[in-house]
Amino acid sequence: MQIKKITGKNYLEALDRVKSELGEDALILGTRTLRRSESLKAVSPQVEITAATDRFPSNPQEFPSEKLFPEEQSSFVETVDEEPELKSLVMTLLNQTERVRAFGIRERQFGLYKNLIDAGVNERLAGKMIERLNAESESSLETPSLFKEKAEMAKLMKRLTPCDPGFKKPKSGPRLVAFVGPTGAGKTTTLAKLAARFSLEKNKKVAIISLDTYRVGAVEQLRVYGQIMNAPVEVASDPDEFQQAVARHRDKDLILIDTTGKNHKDPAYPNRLKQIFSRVEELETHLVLSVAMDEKIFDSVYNSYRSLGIDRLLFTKLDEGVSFGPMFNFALKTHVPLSYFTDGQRVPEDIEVAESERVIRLIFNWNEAKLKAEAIYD
Ligand SMILES: Nc1nc2c(ncn2[C@@H]2O[C@H](COP(=O)(O)OP(=O)(O)OP(=O)(O)O)[C@@H](O)[C@H]2O)c(=O)[nH]1
Ligand SMILES: [Mg+2]
Repeated sequence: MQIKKITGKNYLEALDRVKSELGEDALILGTRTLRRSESLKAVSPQVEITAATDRFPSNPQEFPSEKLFPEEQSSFVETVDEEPELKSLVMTLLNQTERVRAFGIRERQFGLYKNLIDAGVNERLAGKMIERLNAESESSLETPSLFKEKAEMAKLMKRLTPCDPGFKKPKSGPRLVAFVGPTGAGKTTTLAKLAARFSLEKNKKVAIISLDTYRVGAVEQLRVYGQIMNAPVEVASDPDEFQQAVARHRDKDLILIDTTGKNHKDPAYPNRLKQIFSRVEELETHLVLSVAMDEKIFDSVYNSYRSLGIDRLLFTKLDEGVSFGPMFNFALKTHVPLSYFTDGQRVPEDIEVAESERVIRLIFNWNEAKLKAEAIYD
């Protein structure tokens, strides 16, 4: 980060200089009025702005507007991923107006920016997205209405949100899908919902393997569901047992694998799961996280399980969530697609395939009827 002090006759002039010298995305670190002794040549007091360049390109052309992901996403991934300590400290110290200026956000866009931040969208990501909107609308002579701008933002966010529900079909044999994640996230309940959906509604042959041998009652819970949906439930406690259980169900369409939720700081369990999963080929792993959890826990859990290879993110408890920006930040940051959402305790009703529109609706607090009436995505 390069830090520079730049002066002007007044704040606006100094700010213009900052932008021309350090680029539109320069960060304003501080502003002060110079005393006469400090600005000898000036008739009137001068303003000094301390500003810093960040590592993002100042030229919006470097983020071509029409690129769809993955290229488009990766430019934003950087935005959320890299949080140099100094920069985040500086950002915390700056008040919102200064932060807004630092991102080159226009006054009419404050509401939109605040909307995103209040929903928990990463500040720098929100800033970069608005910057992108501005770059895209630069050629247009009209000033877009707030509604139009929100709709454009929704479209951009929709393009950026990776979603991929369903399960991959392996070269041969059943689809093998494991659910991992912290305790209480909703792994067993979600697995039961999916088992019911696939067996009762889609008429697929489903088997369940539980690796949860730690908790009393964990397997009983699954056996009850298994009986209702006519799906056999097996328990495996080591790699051999797991391999044998999978082999016994080669005739199935889908094998769902439940795991125990453990303290996400304990590295031993993911390592053990890795050993167990290495006995089969083409196993797909869904990381189950609750939107009611703190965003920092997402990172910590992801880091402990990433050695397994996380194929999908599955968010639960949408009915209990108050802030949905973190889910959006996290999907962009990890670049792992969202698979399903759950929004209640009822099995099998409270589950839906993950769709980017839903994420955007949650962030803007839009309901379905309003969206349709206003044709936001047309
Ligand atoms: N409100 C709400 N509750 C849910 C949802 N999904 C699961 N639950 C509840 O969350 C609690 C924990 O769910 P489990 O499925 O047992 O969680 P788990 O991840 O299997 O937990 P461990 O086995 O301890 O690792 C239960 O009371 C579920 O009914 C949801 O979408 N919304
Ligand atoms: Mg469980």
